Amino acid sequence: MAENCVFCRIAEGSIPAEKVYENDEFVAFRDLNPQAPVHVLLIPRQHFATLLDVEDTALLGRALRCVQEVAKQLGLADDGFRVVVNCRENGGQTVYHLHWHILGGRFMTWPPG
Ligand code: D5M
Repeated sequence: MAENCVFCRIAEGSIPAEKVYENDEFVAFRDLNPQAPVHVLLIPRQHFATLLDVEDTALLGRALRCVQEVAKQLGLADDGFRVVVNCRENGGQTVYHLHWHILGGRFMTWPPG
């Protein structure tokens, strides 16, 4: 666990979050500042600051498998949804614990701002 990492604390349960999915490796919970009717963050329990810090490509694959499961569980499969990873400053990353945004429940415009 990284010191002062809010998402590490959510994963271990010492900071509350509305969790919608978890397994031994990943946790998904509702975003505090939702940008869509459904806005969930999927995180690995292991701390990686950014996408660039993961060497284990199998872990990345398992994360996307969890994205599939969360999307189906939350009823996003039929109409579709968006998956986003913001990386570092120009990507707009604000929390430095790798996370996948899962957004749905409305039509998503393109390009993003
Ligand atoms: O996205 C970081 C996201 O994390 C942003 O959408 C707000 C959300 N956030 C921050 N703190 C919390 C807590 N405590 N619970 C739930 N959601 C939270 P980024 O891609 O880094 O800009």
